[in-house]
Amino acid sequence: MASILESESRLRRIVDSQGQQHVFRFWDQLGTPQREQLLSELDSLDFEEVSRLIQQHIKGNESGHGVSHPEPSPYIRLPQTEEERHRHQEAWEQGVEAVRQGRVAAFLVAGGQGTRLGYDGPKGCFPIGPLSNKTLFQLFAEKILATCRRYGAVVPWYIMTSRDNDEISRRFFEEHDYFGLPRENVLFFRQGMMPAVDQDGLLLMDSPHSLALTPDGHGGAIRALKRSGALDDMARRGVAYISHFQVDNVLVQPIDPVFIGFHVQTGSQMSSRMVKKRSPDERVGNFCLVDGRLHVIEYSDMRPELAERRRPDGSLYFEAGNVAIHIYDVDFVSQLNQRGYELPFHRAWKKVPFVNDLSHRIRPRQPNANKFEMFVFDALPAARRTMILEGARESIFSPVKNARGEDSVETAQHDMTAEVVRWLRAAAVKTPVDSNGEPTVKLEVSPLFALDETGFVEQARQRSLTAVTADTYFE
Ligand code: UD2
Repeated sequence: MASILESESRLRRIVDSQGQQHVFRFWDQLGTPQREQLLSELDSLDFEEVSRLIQQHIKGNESGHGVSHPEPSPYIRLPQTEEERHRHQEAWEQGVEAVRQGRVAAFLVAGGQGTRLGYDGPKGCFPIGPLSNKTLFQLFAEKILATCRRYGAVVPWYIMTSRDNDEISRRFFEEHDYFGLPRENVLFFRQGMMPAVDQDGLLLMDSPHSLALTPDGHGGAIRALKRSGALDDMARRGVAYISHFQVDNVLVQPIDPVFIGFHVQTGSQMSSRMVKKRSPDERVGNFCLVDGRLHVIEYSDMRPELAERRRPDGSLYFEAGNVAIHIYDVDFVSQLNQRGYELPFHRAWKKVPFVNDLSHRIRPRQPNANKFEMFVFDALPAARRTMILEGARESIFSPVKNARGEDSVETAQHDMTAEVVRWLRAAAVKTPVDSNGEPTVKLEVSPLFALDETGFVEQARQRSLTAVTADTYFE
């Protein structure tokens, strides 16, 4: 092993050549463990990559999607005809078969920092159940458990965390006994980190002996799946399809047989779900075809005149919104890694705490740093074949992003309740509602009681349920 001295001189040479020598400015004040930490962080940086990104995004002329000529992407619409209903039924059967055979893994990306919610902890630990106060992690765990019970299947669940929330997320599962899931089927791994740099491309430091590092985006999953050994673990278990979802979506089904079935049937390597956008400026990505290949153009990169374009019937020309639910083949992820293929990095201008020259830690009130992130949907153009499946927003998408207002705790709980009201109606159970159709009692269904409308109707029938009259938690 190289001595501290050897590592120091090697790394000093590298940072000097990159114009980043300021990272050693507190060196003389550091004790041995701190020096080791700094050296190890510097050693793990890919300086070539960092310098390329600084050149490309900060010093050079970044050219975004502005020059491309996107067209709307085709998708499989919600069934409206008998034939389409039949196709969906067939897809469901095929999806269930893949689940039963153990060919599908659930995959949660939970490495984000969740700063908008203002919650100090992993977002998955946020209590969201309107009556039960169940956390997001528990809701997903119970949906997966219910799926396993319903289809007599084993569904391994991979969870991607990041350096800052890994330990606490794992401990949370440990303390709650994995919410009833067999612990050998819940597997955590960490995504990579990227250095934050200031407006001049200089590396920011989080303390005198550490760099300001931020998670490398959910697209970091593509390389982290490989580097962590998760991909090999999947292959050993016979998993072929990875069902990807986000930690903030309270309505998502981690395992959706219809989606899986269409993915398998169409021979797609990477598939995504879409909902029709609510408005031109809704904060979701847009599925588009660019030069015949499927891309997601993020809301922030979409030119307003394109986002606002409408068809003669008034509907949005670019209507397909990305709800961040994807399926990709294990083989596809392997191929991407083999080829040395890299997802592109996107730059975001954000608030990142740092130490100043006096070694005071500053929490900036205004954005001060460039963060570099990869987005998983940027793998779509590399897929040999892709498929997009429309979903009903009220059944698949309600994200908790903000503390208040749009896409907040309030809207997510409202949407969870609205789903129960629909299920009660389908089961012909009387529910007290006001003149706007809003329930006058609080309602919640545990995923272990019913996973979907069909399951709920069946339960209601078995229990001869005819009316609810007070706050009710179906568990
Ligand atoms: C994402 C999509 C947007 C739309 C929306 C739907 C991007 C860039 N945009 O917007 O198109 O689909 O979701 O809700 O993705 N995460 C990690 N590691 C990271 C960063 C994020 O695991 O380094 C996870 C995070 O924990 C969460 C998810 O990715 O589960 C989404 O992250 P976000 O809140 O940054 O995405 P957002 O809302 O900008």
